[in-house]
Amino acid sequence: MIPIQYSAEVAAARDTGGPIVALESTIITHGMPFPQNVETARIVEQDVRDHGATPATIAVLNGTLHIGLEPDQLNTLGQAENVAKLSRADMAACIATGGTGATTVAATMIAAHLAGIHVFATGGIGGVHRGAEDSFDISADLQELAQTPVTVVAAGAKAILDLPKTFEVLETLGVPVIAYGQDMLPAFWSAQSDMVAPLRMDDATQIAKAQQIRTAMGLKGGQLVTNPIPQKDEIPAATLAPIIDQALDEADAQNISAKAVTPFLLGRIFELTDGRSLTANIALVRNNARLAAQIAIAMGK
Ligand code: PSU
Ligand code: MN
Repeated sequence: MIPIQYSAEVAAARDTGGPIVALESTIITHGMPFPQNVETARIVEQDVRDHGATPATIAVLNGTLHIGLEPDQLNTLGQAENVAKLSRADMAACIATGGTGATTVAATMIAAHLAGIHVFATGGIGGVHRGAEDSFDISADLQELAQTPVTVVAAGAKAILDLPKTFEVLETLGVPVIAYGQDMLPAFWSAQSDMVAPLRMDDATQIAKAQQIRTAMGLKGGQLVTNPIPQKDEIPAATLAPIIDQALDEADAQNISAKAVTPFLLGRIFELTDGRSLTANIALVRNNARLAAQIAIAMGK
């Protein structure tokens, strides 16, 4: 009933029960400019392989849900225009109408779960936007973490968001938020925020076990693993703060709303940092892919 296509390497991993790491595609189509988007997607897939797991980049292409993209499909998607940005609300409609869309964190979690994949690596999750008290703009990623049993490895929530409110909502929704290897929550482009993480774990085996126990207890939902960007690649929060403020002011002045907000802000911050935000973004995604591979291997044991 659901038109699903597995890439050759994902099909092979499924046959042998090997560890698989899901990767999203909105970061490719809406999060980074071409050609760095395609280059990064390839490098991140290779990072997963180098750490002993199989990458499954997820997207909807012409009405088919792809779990794993062949190299030419990735290349085409990375240059395509007007690709939809899919979340829980619109993924089924995109498939039904034969459309093409990139999957956000929420949609990638749904697809990963359908395919029996338990771990997913991305850059940063969506969350509560600043000014959400007026706009009501809260990413569907948060609700998805509360209901779909996939462990998501991210460098926290994107620092363009209202981070304290984002973590309050996650707590309300009962989502475990685990900082990997440090006490504080990371802040996407920066390794440290000023918020203490609700949970801390220092090895992949514990993280895998926590998800398995959660599921065994009948608790719905996944976990958010916040993995700090390596220090050498980070942009200090103080350097970024005025740049984020400027991008937010411009988004306001130009009435950017709904799904366009996050891509607009990421694009402006890229310009205002002369590309430094992208370099950091690539480094943190790669770092997350490596940890996700370790967790996927631990889950298989
Ligand atoms: N991580 C990145 N860059 C991105 C995203 C994640 O490093 O562009 C995407 C994810 O797909 C996430 C989405 O789900 O941004 C959040 O969008 P929104 O705020 O509209 O929910
Ligand atoms: Mn939104």
